[in-house]
Parts: sequence; structure tokens; C-alpha cells
Amino acid sequence: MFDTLLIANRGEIALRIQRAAKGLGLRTVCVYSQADAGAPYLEIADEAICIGPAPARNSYLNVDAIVLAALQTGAGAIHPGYGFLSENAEFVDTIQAAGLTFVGPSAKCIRTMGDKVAAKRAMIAAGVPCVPGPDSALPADIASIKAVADEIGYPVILKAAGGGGGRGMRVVRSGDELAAAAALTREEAQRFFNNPDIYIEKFLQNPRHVEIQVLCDAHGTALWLGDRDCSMQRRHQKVIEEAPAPGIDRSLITEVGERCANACRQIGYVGAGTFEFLYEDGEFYFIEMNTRVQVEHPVTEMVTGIDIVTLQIQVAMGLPLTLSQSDIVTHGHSIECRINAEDPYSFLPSPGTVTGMVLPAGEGVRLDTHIRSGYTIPSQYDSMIAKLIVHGEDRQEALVRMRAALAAFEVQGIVTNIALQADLMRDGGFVAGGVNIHYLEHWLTARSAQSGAAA
Ligand code: MV4
Repeated sequence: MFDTLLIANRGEIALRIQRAAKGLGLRTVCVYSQADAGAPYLEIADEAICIGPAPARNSYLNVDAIVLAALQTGAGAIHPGYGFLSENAEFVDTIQAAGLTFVGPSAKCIRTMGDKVAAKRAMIAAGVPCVPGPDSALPADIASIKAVADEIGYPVILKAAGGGGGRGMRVVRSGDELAAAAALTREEAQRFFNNPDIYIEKFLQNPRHVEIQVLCDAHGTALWLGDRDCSMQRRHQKVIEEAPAPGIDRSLITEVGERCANACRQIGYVGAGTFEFLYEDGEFYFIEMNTRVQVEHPVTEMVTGIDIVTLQIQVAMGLPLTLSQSDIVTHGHSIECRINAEDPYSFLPSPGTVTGMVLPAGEGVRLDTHIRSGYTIPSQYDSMIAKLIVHGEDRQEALVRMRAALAAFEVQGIVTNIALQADLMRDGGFVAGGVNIHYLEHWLTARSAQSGAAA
């Protein structure tokens, strides 16, 4: 048990976690880099500790500085948020060696899910449907690789076992490209992830990205909290997320959700997590598991009424979940638009100082942001400055509310993608629902062809 929580993150998620911690009566400790000095969420922390200069490697990725800050302030637990050290098993080991609690799964589970081949093997054992392809790393000799590729059928995709999130992947469309592609992917895997293992899967040409949220306690309860569609993405950066995924048979979702919960029980998973799937032609295919809370968790909170971050912290305290699967009922529809300080055409980050804000509000509108008038957005971190989330009785009402919220939302003094989000909320393809992972990039290409801007 602990009475003080250190939040090893920044921005909107640092504020989000603080709100949950304070709701539980915990003291909060925030760590910050010199670039984040003066950030609004630091003012409500019981203690704020500067842990280093702006570069993340010297601050938010500095394991020793973060653990030392926890020990110095009497924080008994550390919440990693998302990104940074949130899926770093060594961070967990260091925290636990210092006698502190990590708000998340065991280092063992993080390592297993960080090795995409081991993850696939665990999923197959638990009956979670996976992409066709062996649950083992590829052998070195090209003859064996060709034999596996021939059995799967082209196109295939080669992936780094230590990769994920779109890094270290290569599509191969015919046998004569395979040897060079395998050598390149293996070299990148070693260089980027310090692990040369690669694996092979059938390449799905036009899938949707649908994910299942899970929440498990340390007493054997594993729940799945519905699904999210995250297909609206550009270069592996999600732009819009929604829950539930439109147009998918709910009995199929339930079957996949139950298998995810079963997998959690089998591997002894504790905490919040997300199973990522590709969905194509009515079938689900597991690709990765994220062992952290995700940016888009609010859309699940809006349709289930469950406070995921609060339950994450309570689970870390050793408390049992009082919910059972029959309590998890999703109601209505929720959409999230990520608001970025970026040029809506070039997508280049556009940091600067906010000179004024006009905020959206109204029934079913939620704004998760750490910025305010006068705040200067640092250039060293990702460009997301807010998440605008809406809830409606159905998808149509959620769309109406999102359009109104975006129209009312102003962040003055800097450039944002609010106008782009507003255009997307009126786009026929998106409004129809069920677009695949390529849709937004094609839409941007078509838009730039009309206006000569970057795609
Ligand atoms: C795939 C795929 C098609 N077929 N695997 C991208 C990041 C990582 N989550 C895995 N990814 C993909 N794996 C097979 N067998 C297509 C992608 C992919 C993708 C997946 C989800 C969301 C956006 C994506 C963008 C490009 C490629």
C-alpha cells in the first residue's frame, strides 16, 4: 500500500493521472524536465521535482533520476503513463529493487509482450486469433525463409521481434525480393532494437485497426472493457479513435474480448492493457499487446463509465476489482480527436506560446489537456496538446457533438490541426464508418493534390 504516487510523465496524461490519484486521496509527486518548468499540472502536485534538462533521455527516460525522486519524496509507487518508460522492463526491475510499486504489469509480462514472437506464442496458446505465420523467429538460411513464405503465400510482411508500433517492418510481394528484404530487416532489427530476430506473417492489405481494452487485478480477475477502432492514423500516429468499432458484429467482439481476458489469466497479467488486432473480411488477427494505458483510453471510459486510471492505481495498491464482466456494459458511442500543435498540411510541429483559448463544452464533451493561455509548448516532445472526446447515444450524435465542439474550440497563438479534424468529421468516408488503416493517408494525398500541400 502507498499514500504517495510519483507520475513519471508529462503533459495531459500527467494531469489525468494526478486527477485519479487525488480522487483516491493520494499525495502526488510530479517530475519534470527544465523544458516543462512552469507547466500547469505541476502547480497542483504536492511536490514537483526537476529531474533534468529537456532531452527525454536526460529526464523522462532517466530511470535513476525518477526512482531517486520517488525515494526522496516518499512516493511509494510510480505511474509511467504512456510512451517514455511505460513498457521498459528494466525500469520496473529498478523500481521494485528500490522497494517501490510500479503501476502496471510485471517486468516478465512486459518482456514477453515486448518480444512480438513470444507474445504471438502466448496468444496462440490462449486461443487468441493471430495473423497466419509461424510463432517463431525466422531461421537464417534463405531456403527455409522462402519455404515459409511460399506456405503463407505472398504478399508477406517481415517484422522485427523487438519492434512494434510500425518500426522494423517490410512488406515482400514476391520471392525474388525476399532475401534482400530479410537481410535488411534483420540489420534494422539489430540496429534499432538490439535484437536481430525477425518473423514473418501474411500481409493483410486493407485491414482496420481494432483493439480490446483489458483490466486485471492481482487476485485473478481479468476483464475486457470493450473495443476501439483506431484506423484513422497517419504514419503510425493515431489521429482519431472511437468506441465501439462501427459496424462489427457484437457477438464477434465478445468472443475476441473473452479470449483476451482468458489470455490475461493465462499469463498472469495485472493492470491495464490493450490487445491490438487487424480486422479484415470479418476476421480478427492479433498483432501486438500494449502493456500500458493508452492515449485513447478516454473513449472506453466514456462508453463504459469506468475510470481506467483510478482502477489501475487501486489494482497497484493490491485491491481487488469489484467489477465483474457482467457489470461491463457499453452505452452509446465515443469519439476522440487528438489535437496537435502542428501544421495541418505539413504536419511539422508548431510549438509556441498560447495567447488565448476558447473551450468547447456541453453535454457529452470532455477535454483532456494540460495547456492554458500563456503556456509555451516545448519543442522537445510530441506535438499533442489536447484530446477532445465526445459521447453520444449513438455514433451520429457523437459526430454532431464533435463537430460542434471542434467549431467552438480555439487555441490562439499557435497553429493546430483543429480545422483538419473538423474536415474529417464531415468527410463522407469517415462518417459512413469502418474505414481501413490506409484511408486517412489516401484522403490527405487527395487533399494535397488539390491544394499542392504535403500528404
Ligand atoms: C501488419 C499490417 C498488415 N499485415 N501486419 C503497423 C504497426 C504495428 N502495429 C503493426 N502494423 C501493421 N502490421 C500484417 N500481417 C499492417 C500494419 C500497419 C498498421 C497496423 C495498424 C494501424 C496502422 C497501420 C499502418 C501501417 C501498417
